[in-house]
Amino acid sequence: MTVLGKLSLSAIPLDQPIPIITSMVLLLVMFGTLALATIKGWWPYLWREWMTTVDHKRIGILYGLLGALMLLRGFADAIMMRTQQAASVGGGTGYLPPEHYNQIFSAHGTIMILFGAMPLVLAFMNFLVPLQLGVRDVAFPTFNAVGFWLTASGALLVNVSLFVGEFARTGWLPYPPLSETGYSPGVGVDYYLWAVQISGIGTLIGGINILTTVLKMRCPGMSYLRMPMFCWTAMASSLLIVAAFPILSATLAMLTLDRYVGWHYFTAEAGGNPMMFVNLVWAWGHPEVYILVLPCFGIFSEIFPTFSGKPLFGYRSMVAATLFICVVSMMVWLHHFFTMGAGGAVNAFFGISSSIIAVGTGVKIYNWIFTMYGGRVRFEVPMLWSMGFIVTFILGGLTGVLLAIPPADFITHNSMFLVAHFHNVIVGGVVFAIFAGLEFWFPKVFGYRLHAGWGKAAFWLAFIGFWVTFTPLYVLGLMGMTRRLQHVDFPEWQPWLLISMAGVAILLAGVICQITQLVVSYHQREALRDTTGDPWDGRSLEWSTTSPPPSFNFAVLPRVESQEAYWRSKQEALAASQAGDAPELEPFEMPRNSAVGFFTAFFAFTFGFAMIWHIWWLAIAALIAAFAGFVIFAWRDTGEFEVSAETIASAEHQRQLARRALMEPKA
Ligand code: HEM
Ligand SMILES: [Cu+2]
Repeated sequence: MTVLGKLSLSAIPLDQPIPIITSMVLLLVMFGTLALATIKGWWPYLWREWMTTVDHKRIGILYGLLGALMLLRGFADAIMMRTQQAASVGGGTGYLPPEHYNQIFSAHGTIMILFGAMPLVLAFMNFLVPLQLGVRDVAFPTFNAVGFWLTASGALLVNVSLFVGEFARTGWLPYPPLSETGYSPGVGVDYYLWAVQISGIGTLIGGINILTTVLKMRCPGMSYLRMPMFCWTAMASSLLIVAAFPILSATLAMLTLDRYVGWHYFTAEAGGNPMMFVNLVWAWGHPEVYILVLPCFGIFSEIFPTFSGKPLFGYRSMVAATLFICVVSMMVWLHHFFTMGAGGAVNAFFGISSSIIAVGTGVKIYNWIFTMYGGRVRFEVPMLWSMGFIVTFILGGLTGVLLAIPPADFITHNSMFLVAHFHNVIVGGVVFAIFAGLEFWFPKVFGYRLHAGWGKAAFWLAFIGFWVTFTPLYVLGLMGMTRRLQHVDFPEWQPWLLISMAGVAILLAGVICQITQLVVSYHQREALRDTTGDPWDGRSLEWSTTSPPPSFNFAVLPRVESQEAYWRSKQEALAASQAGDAPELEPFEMPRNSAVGFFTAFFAFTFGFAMIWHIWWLAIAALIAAFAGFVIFAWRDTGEFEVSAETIASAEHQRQLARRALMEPKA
């Protein structure tokens, strides 16, 4: 055993051109950015305003950036998979060696779910929940920063695996025995384990924070049944995080013990049981898909009313459906392994309980459609994504119900049909929601709108690209093609694979439009500026403050007297044709910035990396350092500072101007 454990130069895959070229490009971009920041002298600003921030809005933006980057990384993997399969039919071998292909599909799933979708969903929750609840902050601002930075260091670990060593070849859920040391002796599974473990703890922290914020921190008058729908779904999702993520941590810890100290939780020797892993991992994994999709339902529930000019249809039934889905989603995990011999009675129970979720989802879909019915619908970009979602998601739900019928699942399990199902729900539900939400709340976050033309182009290309990519996969699944093939033996499948590959090309065009939209909008930001704080005629409290909101959100906490608080107050102000009376301004305290998140995450990353490469001394040192961060923080005696009355007054003055500007054209 050397000082560097298993780490040596041979860990860098110099013989494989694809990972080497990709990592070179990535390293260049990274060092380029670091060098640019150093030359321009940005570090003090970045450190003060971003790396040590505890402002929930900034943490939301950071989560958004991380998620967006990882979405692009995962998409690059997707392009490689679709081209490889189309090119490797019959005699063809494609361009990816089998072991590299296996790493790509494993990294793709892991990155998309845990480092793409999850941070993006947390981005919306962090940014919006306090604003919609009319409060100044989340319950645990510093803890929240720790959660974000831990997630980021997990993401960094996955990406380091590209350059130093390898990633798991086991799929995004590392089933034993394949993931045990006997079949996966390399460091790939260890990268997976530590990356997901560290970021999973980060997500748990995020969930605890949002849950406490919703339960404890609503503004005066904001009773549960006056909360915006997004806050309800954020709460339901956080409840699921708190219930499910500890299961994930424990499961990964057990596999880690199997691999590091030769225990036998999941090996058939010495009384272990590989089925136990499958059971436990789906007891987290199924709730996880609802952790992702529930807040997205919340996003759509904000967009449909705003662009239909009507309150959400059936608000209370929407709340009930959310809680129903939240509870039932914890009870259906076994539908992921109907084929593994649990027997007819067990399969029947889980088949029926799975299908019942579709009832809750159906209630929601009817409510969204009835919200549009009779409304004055404006087909702005957020609305396009939302309507595209309804169409796409319905098919995903229907094929889900089909998969939930055990006898049918014996044919479709682990087939391309399954792959098409879950992309239908996750792309149609989660990814479309993220783009709908981006278009909708961007002006609130940055103070200017996004360019509508490029947004429409991005939507249509993504929508068409999605259908062209995934419809052929349903066909292939029914023809018998299983998932995760790196070589395809049947030439009659090739046409479908080619269509699917063309679909990815259309999607790529959509991604390019989306990036162009951001660039164009940034350049035209003066023309696109929104001074009113309320560009869409919004209905909930986040639209009542300036855009971007001041660090403390509201100079004076709102007082809520009904559902759709801001809509109501606008109506009343219009009737009285006044912009609200001069409120009493009192100084209040806000939390200080803190480096503890960045510090802890830095050492958590070091700890993970050391564990992967068996560098024990470094692992121990890093673990102690990470823990010391918390202890030092706990001893800090000044956690807050006072916001002066002048600062508050100037923010309030701006808000008054914004509101007046909003009233004038209509009055
Ligand atoms: C009506 C609601 C739904 C039903 C009845 C349903 C049913 C199922 C069933 C039975 C499977 C297992 C199929 C198999 O492995 O043979 C499955 C897989 C899957 N579903 Fe759904 N589903 C529904 C909604 C959703 C939603 C909303 C999401 C995500 C937001 C989702 C994501 C997934 C994923 C990711 C997998 C596959 C995981 C893997 O094997 O890697 N499903 N679904
Ligand atoms: Cu499931």
